Amino acid sequence: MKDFTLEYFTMIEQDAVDYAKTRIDFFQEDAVLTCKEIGDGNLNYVFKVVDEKNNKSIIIKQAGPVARISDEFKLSTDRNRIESEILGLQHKLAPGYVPEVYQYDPIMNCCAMEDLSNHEIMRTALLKHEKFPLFPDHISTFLVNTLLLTSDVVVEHKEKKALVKQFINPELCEITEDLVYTEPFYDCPRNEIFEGSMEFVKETIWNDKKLVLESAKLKFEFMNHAQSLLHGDLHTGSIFIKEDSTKVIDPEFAFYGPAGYDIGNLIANLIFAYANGKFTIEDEETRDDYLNYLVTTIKDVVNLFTDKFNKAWDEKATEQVAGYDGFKEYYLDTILRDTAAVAGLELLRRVIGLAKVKDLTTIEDREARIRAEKICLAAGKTFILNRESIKTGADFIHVIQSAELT
Ligand code: SR1
Ligand code: MG
Repeated sequence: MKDFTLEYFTMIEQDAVDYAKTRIDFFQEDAVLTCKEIGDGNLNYVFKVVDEKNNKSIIIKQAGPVARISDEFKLSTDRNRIESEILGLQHKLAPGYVPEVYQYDPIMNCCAMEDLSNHEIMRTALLKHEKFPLFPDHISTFLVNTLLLTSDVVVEHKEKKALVKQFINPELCEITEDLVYTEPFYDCPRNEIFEGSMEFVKETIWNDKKLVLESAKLKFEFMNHAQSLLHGDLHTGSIFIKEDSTKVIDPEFAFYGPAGYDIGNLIANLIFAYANGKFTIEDEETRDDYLNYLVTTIKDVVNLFTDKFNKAWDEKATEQVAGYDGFKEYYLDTILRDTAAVAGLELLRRVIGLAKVKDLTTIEDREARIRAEKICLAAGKTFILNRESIKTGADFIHVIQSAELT
């Protein structure tokens, strides 16, 4: 057995079994352990270790020195500390909405956490056209509790600055700065554009000087607005779900940034599910029903966020100026504006940039995929350019529906 206490190495399945036996106080003496590496994300290794005898299981997540998607991305393994620590904090702020972390190991750069195999990855479930009526209620609570309750509105300012320092995350932020805010807006060699969408990208995105300028402004807001402790990568692949439960996972991109980043990211990914459903569900009645479900979900996420944000502000704000007439409304407006902008950026980057979403790439019919990508690009552009006037759930839906007419 390898020694896990001396120096870091990347584990294989047998190592994870040995690690679980010797380094984690979770399984019983008579446990019969098996392990499978189940990670399908872009960055890390995820080992599911099961005690076949006593029917218990655990997840061990390890950060490797390079990203799985491409070894071009050399990344500090410190991201595993960030993930463990933010999950601990979110567990307190939004109980029940994140997995429980049992321990973090700074030598092996891994953490052991609750196995959520009784849930499904939300993206996978949506692509099977499953519905989760409680999701908007769950996720809006998560968003308000993790975003507002980590901001200067609520947290004592020196304590908040200590959190900013604790969650400095330069390398993962650089990935976002490059992949979301920079590369989609020019003919970057790292982009991966479906050939049928190339002309539309050139004409409507790269040749639009005003849009490109807006992307620069947004990039600097992302880098310089330490407003809330973000999840930082809140797409539907970062959510485990079942009918009565929502668990947000994978917050390794966490840092202090604009609150709208998480909300916008989520909305865009619900729109990808919409685009997929529109072009892959053959039966008209089933398709309309599913698209209506997604429309309601998007509307409810925005509107419930707004309602709960207002309530939480009234109940929990500690900052003196939070009580000034009109300040809450101004502050919420800026979050909704940033939400629209980030929804737009995410819609563009998943079509143009390196990191794709299955919602689009699995649309087999060429023409249908081009149509789906055009809708995402057109909606994305409007979200960015018109962000100042997109505030309600209905406003978000209006942008999608207008893009469908392009
Ligand atoms: C190199 S990482 C590519 C993407 O995967 C992550 O989930 C983030 O979305 C990132 O942009
Ligand atoms: Mg992830």
